[in-house]
Amino acid sequence: MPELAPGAFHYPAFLDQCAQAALAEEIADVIAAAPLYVSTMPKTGAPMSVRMTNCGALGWLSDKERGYRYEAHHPTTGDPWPAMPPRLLKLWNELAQYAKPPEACLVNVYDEKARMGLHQDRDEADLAAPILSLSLGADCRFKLGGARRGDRAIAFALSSGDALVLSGPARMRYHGVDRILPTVGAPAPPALAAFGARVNLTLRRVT
Ligand code: MD6
Ligand code: FE
Repeated sequence: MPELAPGAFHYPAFLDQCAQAALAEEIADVIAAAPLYVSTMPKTGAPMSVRMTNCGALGWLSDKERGYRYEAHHPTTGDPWPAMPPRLLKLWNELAQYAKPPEACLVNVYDEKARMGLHQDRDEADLAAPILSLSLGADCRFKLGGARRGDRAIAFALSSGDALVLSGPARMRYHGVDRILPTVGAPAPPALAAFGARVNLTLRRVT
């Protein structure tokens, strides 16, 4: 389990094929209940290239008018988010080692052209809690920078089944997804292939 930097832990292939397929089916059910939507940037209203949804008590979204935030309801259906599958709670207990359960699981879906700019996850009131990331499907080139946007970043691949934890001193490091890599061995698990090439889940404690 390489510690990339203090508090940043990468667990390659933490989920085996069987666990990936089972998780993918649960996430397909989440998407069926809470359809993917496109968040827009605060102020400019520019659409993000990833599509997203959530499960858990709270979900992350953004729009031009009100910016980045967590909401208890889906922005288009108005329904509460689907419950977080028990499998995710179990993974949180194994990997995040935090006394309280996660309140939000953001599901980000990438097609081959989607990316995510360098950012900090700072919309949570509880910044002491780690963030746990799980990836399914195509590899991506992930960048992990420092505390400031201009700090030197390291780049590495995140592959299907990988877990990444940003905790403690790494919790506020800048990070992003440069690009989706050409698929060599691992297409999206079948249950998710209809939605995109890569799916990333981030589990967060919010309040
Ligand atoms: C992604 N991940 O892998 C985007 N955030 O698609 C994140 O933004 C992220 O991987 C916080 C902690 C871990 C992450
Ligand atoms: Fe993030």
